[in-house]
Amino acid sequence: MTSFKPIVFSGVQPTGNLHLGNYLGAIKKFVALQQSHDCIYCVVDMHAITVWQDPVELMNSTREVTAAFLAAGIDAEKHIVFNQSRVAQHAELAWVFNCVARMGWLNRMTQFKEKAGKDRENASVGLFSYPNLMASDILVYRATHVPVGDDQKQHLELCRDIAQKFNNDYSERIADLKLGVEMMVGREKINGYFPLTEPLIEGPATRIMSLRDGTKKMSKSDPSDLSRINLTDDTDAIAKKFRKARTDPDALPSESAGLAGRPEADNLVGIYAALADSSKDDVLREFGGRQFSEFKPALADLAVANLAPVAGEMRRISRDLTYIDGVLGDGAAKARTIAGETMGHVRDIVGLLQD
Ligand code: AQP
Repeated sequence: MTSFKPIVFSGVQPTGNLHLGNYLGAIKKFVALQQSHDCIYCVVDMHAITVWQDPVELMNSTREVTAAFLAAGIDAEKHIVFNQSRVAQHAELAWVFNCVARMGWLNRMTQFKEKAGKDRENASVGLFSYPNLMASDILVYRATHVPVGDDQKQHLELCRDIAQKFNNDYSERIADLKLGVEMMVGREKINGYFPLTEPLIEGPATRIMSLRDGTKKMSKSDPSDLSRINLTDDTDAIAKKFRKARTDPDALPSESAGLAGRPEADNLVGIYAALADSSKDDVLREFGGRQFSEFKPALADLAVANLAPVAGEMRRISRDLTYIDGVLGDGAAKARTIAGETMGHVRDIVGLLQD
């Protein structure tokens, strides 16, 4: 049985300050996966404009996220790094997926509801159809695995639904054109063109929470800078933000079950575990019974040890715009080759005449 070549795809939006959640939930995993997979990492600028972006800041942020990828250790020579808008096939396939996905599916997306808020009528159409573009980002490379934070789980499920409906709607045509790859869907063996992509959402840092409110995700758009550790924060800022992080008055428990109902403690222990490449139980074996006044400085030291080299390298790379633009241009050329082949197949499958 032929099967899909394992390919990793993921993206980060150039929408402002990259933070510890982006780093631990996504970028750190991107780096690790390079050892075992062919990886494609994208700065998703077309997703960014689903809400208003200042044009000059958008260009700066696109380069800044690229610098963060490179500074964290992504190898743009062996793998592919580029910005989404340079590869037109993302938008082209997204249109086909606009015609495959159902309104009801998109209506259920919680991120749209959160981002559109009460003023739904005034949200852009792009914000609503964002998950279709995300499915296209992934499937235009027929990527099999996507490392993301837990907040993206629902979008990945939609991506699988789109792939499955496309494979199903066009099954005869895919077979006639001999473009199918055999795969198991449940117990059924089918011949599909798109893989049912697996999310990689693992480890203690799948959802890093705000330092001011343990029930809210750490986010670029939170108005309080104290809510997040930015990748570019210096030692003093990191120490101050952890010192001011909200906690409860109790000492740390000795095992992770004791974190239930203590969202802020759970979050800080999870951050420590992710930074130390260990587990919450390991962290609590060391710190169980101790007060936050002891734990927070240790956490700040560990964060600085992890982030300072990345921030320093980011600053160095950010000064060399020619280098960054070269990486993005070369990456886009490599990406276009793969995406162009997929779109050629998709046009044939769907019945769109082409040159
Ligand atoms: N708090 C988080 N914990 C773990 N992972 C996270 N990610 C984002 N926040 C956390 C993961 O980072 C990757 C890139 O995210 P993104 O920038 O494309 O979009 P986002 O999820 O919308 O990020 P923000 O910070 O929440 O931005 P705003 O405030 O603009 O909405 C994704 O893999 C995401 O899961």
